[in-house]
Amino acid sequence: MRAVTSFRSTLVRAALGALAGLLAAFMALAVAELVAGLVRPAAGPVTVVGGAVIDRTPAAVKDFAIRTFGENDKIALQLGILAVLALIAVGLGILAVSHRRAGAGGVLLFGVVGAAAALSRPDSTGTGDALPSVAGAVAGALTLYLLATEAAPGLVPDGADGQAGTGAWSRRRFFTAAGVAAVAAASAGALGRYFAGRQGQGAVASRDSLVLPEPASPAPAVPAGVQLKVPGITAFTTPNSDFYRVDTALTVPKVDAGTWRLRIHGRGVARPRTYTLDQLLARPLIERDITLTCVSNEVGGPYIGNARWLGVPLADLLEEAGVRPPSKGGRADQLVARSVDGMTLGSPVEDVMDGRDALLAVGMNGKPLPFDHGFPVRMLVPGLYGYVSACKWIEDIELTTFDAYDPYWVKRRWARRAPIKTQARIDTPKPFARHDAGTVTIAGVAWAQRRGITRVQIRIDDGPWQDADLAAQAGVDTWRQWSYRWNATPGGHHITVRATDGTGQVQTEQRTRTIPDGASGRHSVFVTVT
Ligand SMILES: Nc1nc2c(c(=O)[nH]1)N[C@H]1C(S)=C(S)[C@@H](COP(=O)(O)O)O[C@H]1N2
Ligand SMILES: [Mo]
Repeated sequence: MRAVTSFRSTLVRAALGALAGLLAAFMALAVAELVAGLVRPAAGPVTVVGGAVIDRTPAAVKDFAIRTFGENDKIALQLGILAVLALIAVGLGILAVSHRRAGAGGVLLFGVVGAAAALSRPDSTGTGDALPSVAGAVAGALTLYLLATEAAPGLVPDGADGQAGTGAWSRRRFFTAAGVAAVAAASAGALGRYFAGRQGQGAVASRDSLVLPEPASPAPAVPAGVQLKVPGITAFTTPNSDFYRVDTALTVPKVDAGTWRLRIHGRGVARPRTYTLDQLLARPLIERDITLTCVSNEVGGPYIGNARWLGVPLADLLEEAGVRPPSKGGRADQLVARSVDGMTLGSPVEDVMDGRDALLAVGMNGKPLPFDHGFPVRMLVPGLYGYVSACKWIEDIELTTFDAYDPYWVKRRWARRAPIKTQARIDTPKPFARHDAGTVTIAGVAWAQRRGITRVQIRIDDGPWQDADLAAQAGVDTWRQWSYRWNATPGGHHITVRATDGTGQVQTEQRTRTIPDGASGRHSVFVTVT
């Protein structure tokens, strides 16, 4: 009888301890977010620990995450961190029922982990970044200590308050304390969100009030007929809200355009300079349609978009600074762009200055850049994958050499140089679609930025390659639509596509992975015709 009672009470204590641990973790996170909201939202523990995890994630795993979770990769990561934290919290809570100090000490240790992660971030602004984690850990440790006291009346070895509580009464005290803790934590969390929102308000206001100047050189008129009228084909111009997003930022940087600066300096820069946004906007701007592609895009994948960008020609700024490309005796062959969140991307100086429309973009489809896409200014170099060119939230441009410096992704085994590979994608029919026999329109997009698309061909099963009809070409830096009217016969069929670029090169059938310099191979879909 005694054994049964003590087993039951052990279970109850464990359950109360687990609840205490979870509440303590909740309190720790909420207080940390409250302090982060007051100091710097990007220094919150989930953001910094997540960021540190991202930085240390092997390229293959990161690529897998992007592929598997798509643009939800960050949510998946944050949920993962919270799940791990919850497990540990349950463990520490159970421990705390019998060893209050040890349990609370465990919570404090997490504060140290969070603080270390905060200080290790490349965008860390100093020791203040450790504050949210430390404050959260102290609040969490106190909460656990107090709740553990209530959870184990009379049973805590090191407790002086050891009144052997009789069941119901002490249980009620525990739940009252737990309720108070839950409400306090929820309030702290809500306040933290409120303050974090307020910190971004200056940036939001600066974006709302930004009036984009007219371009000195408008985009060349897009020929009628770039957009095919085929149901299911991708839009020629990707709306900002649909544009893919790939970056490592767990909190999207909210940069105030009024205080934003861009510095240009480094090797071979005779006249280093710092620009304000107004200074950039006062220069002659150009507007161009450019298709941006991510190196993590699988064959047939979605990480590509085409927009009308407005910006300052980057080569002009570099020339003013006295920079010469290597082919003209310049001493720097790599341009390293750095963002406010510490990301670094390296582009060949030769490419940036060879006459292509390399931009410091301020506008996207007629609007100031969305925060997700780099407000106030981002870089774009037609023909290069985003990770070696398209720095969002840019604040610094340093001229250096490929020998002297490896930027973020290169340190993680991606290639130093990465021109975009020729690719074609079938947008319709969708994989495993069912169609009636008869005419089926196959259509999609093809791209080979800088080289342009001159031919697209379709193959049904093992049949001959047949020319698709090409839509009008807007320019060599944009994708091009194509379609093919197929007389579909009953049965299962593989449809394969391949493109030829402006140099006459036919898209290779050699399949490669996205690492290290972009996927190659041909897109195909399987359809059933009845
Ligand atoms: N600051 C910053 N800029 C960045 C990145 C990043 O992680 N941080 N990712 C790059 C990558 S890999 C790509 S493909 C493009 C994507 O730009 P988008 O999100 O506007 O489509 O941004 C590039 N610029
Ligand atoms: Mo990318």
